[in-house]
Amino acid sequence: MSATRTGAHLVVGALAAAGVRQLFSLSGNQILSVYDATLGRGLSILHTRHEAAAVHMADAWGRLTEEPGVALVTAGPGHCNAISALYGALMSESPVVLLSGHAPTAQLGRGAFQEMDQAAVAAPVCKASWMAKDAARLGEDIATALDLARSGRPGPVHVSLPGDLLEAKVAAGDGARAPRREPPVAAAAAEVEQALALLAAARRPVILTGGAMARGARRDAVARLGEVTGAPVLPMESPRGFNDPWLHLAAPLLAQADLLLLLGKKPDFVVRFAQPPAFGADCRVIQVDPDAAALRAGALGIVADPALVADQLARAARGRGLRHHAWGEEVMVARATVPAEWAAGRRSTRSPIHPLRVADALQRHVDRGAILVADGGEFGQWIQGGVESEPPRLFNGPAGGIGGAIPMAIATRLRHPDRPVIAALGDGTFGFHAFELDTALRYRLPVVAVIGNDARWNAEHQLQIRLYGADRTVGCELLPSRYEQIATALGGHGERVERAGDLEPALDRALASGLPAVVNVLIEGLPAPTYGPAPSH
Ligand SMILES: Cc1ncc(C[n+]2csc(CCOP(=O)(O)OP(=O)(O)O)c2C)c(N)n1
Ligand SMILES: [Mg+2]
Repeated sequence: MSATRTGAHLVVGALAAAGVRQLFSLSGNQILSVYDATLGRGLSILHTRHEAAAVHMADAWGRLTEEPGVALVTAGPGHCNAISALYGALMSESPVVLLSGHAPTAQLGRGAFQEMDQAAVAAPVCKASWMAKDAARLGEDIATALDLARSGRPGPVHVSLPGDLLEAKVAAGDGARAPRREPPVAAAAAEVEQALALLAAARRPVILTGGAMARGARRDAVARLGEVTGAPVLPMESPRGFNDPWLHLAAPLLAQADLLLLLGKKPDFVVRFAQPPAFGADCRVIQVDPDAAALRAGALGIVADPALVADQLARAARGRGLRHHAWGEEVMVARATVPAEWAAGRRSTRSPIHPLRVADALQRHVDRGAILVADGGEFGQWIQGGVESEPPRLFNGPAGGIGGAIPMAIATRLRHPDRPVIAALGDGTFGFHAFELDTALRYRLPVVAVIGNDARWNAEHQLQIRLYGADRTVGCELLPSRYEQIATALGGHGERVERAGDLEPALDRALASGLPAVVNVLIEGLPAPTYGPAPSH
């Protein structure tokens, strides 16, 4: 190894100084200097088969730890491959830093190899996105990116790293600065009082969260507020909004709310813009958001840290006699109540297998500690609605992008090596990152992919039936392929399940194999349930 200190050493030094121990990456010319600089620095590289998979892993890592997951990819096409996964991290408010190699600054504008305006490409799906300009300041760039990713509303941040800066010699004094953890911003006392007055005056208040506010310590803070006030708390995390099958019979009750307390939840499509016709014209809205630009007109807007405000409200509400417990109980019982006909689906012995029968088989493992990652189409929706699980659980989220489940499951297993991890996904979705089963094998991170195989892109097929008619479906057929053989071909374990009674033993064998596994379940392609008003998309 050369003794020369380069920009790449500053990058690695800044990551290590901030406590980053894991990079998710796929190699390429412009980042080899960073690979070299990681040696001996306690920074592991988990290398994937596609750049998007690296970002999905970093996203899962961010959601599981609330510390930035860091992905490192190469320039141009490598960088572009990473972009769709960044959108998932953005919409799930996951702290992620994407570092991409970049054409050398000395050749910019002259048609350098893989030259493109990478910062501009990433900007729409990032909180911040820039190209590093000075080798001596690379440590500062990294520290700033990590700080930004986890501050305020967490999300992805991108820095492009030109190859010549990474390889440039730097002076001994150039180093990393310590991460800056700005204290969260509290609401003013008057704002807390105003919010409490609105809560006290309401008869059917609902607290809506989502993204970062539905995870970890932030989630705990909101739960305490729910306990003190009695107001129901619902995480809104589905691309289907009120048609999230997990909401069960609470979905129709939402329209009765006369006060919405949006804690970090944007009033976007997920909550039908928090306005009529989804809510009554007299429904009032309190919005608490770290970002002033996210505020919409409502009864009250507070620019502050939503978790801290939840604490402030809970403390101030104690002893004030806020009594929304009966309404809260009604909503939460409805949330836990599934339609009566689900019992038959869960017990069904039919072939092809009912998706709820798969949910039933998964529930047993989740109850014993398995972590569920759910993705993709109607099957993913059935599983999200049909399996009750405590966090951590990872869903593809409001981005509505399919494909990330296998890489996310692998990062989950890395984070929780003692817990089984099951990725439930549709057959179409499986195709996106099936090859990451090879990554799982190489790193001895066994995950079990349970495929709901209905031999079609059913979500789109169902939409076509609804929108255009059953005789006008086009472009959604797949084959009932032997996907389990992909697992065995790569050195993992494969099971194909055609009969309901074979589900449990196949799952047990897959989990016991200690290998990355595929359980390919031939399911009936049923539309996922909806309970609310007609879906908007
Ligand atoms: C990246 C991406 N591409 C396309 C879509 C559109 N889409 C949503 S669900 C779906 C079908 C998924 O099929 P499959 O995984 O087999 O699940 P199924 O609906 O059949 O249960 C498609 C194509 C999307 N949401 N994200
Ligand atoms: Mg399918």
